[in-house]
Amino acid sequence: MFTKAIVRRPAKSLVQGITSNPQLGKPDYDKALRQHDAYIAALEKCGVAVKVLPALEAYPDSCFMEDVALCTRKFALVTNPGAPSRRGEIEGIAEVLAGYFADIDRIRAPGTLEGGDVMMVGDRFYVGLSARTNAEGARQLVAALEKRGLSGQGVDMREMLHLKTGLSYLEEGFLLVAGEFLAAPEFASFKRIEVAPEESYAANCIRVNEHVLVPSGFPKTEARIREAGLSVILVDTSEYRKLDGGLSCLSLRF
Ligand code: CIR
Repeated sequence: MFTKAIVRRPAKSLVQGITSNPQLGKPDYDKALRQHDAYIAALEKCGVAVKVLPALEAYPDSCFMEDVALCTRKFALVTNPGAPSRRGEIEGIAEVLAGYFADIDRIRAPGTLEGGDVMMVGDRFYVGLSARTNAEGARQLVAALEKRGLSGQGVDMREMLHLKTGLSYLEEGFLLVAGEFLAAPEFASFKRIEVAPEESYAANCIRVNEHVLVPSGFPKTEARIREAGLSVILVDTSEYRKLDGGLSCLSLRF
């Protein structure tokens, strides 16, 4: 059960955020703000109290809050983003988390880790070894988890930006799976909901209490999630998609 979430307002500099999809065009800032409002409203509908942090103009990708921290039921951790332009986003995060967590750890260089690479399945955490999260970062995270009676394991990956670009745990054993993770043995025993290649962006959904937030515009994935008996709330993230950002990236939930 999540009771809280933290989000950061998008900065006007959002248009300069990192993207592997420049053909989608630059985000429209006003539209991004309206989508952010709707995202917050959707989280609130799920019963979560949302803390909204102010925009950081110096960091175009800073609204992708998920990447700078990990919040677990036992402790929180400040990451060390692998993208050099995002490293400074961690400043002040420990102070924010201190309002909620007594125990706060961090990932230290040369370790790098971004929260988008961490998927929580109960007390077990899967850590994607991506271009942003290195083996040392994953090792530090697993050690931090084990110190608190939790556990974790690394997952090899080659194609996707983050682990949760292609995987979302929807609770009750349901796992949304796309692309390179369809063949990964680690995920064979879940109740898998496969995401069609042309809808792969929709593999990034979030289960928040009684509902699943699903990006709008991906009817096959939406239908498959509903067929699994889960309640869906559609949220338009078109402007964040232009920067490879999805629903999970926009908040920390705990
Ligand atoms: C980046 O490349 O870092 C941002 N443009 C997108 C981050 C998306 N975050 C996530 O998947 N957790």
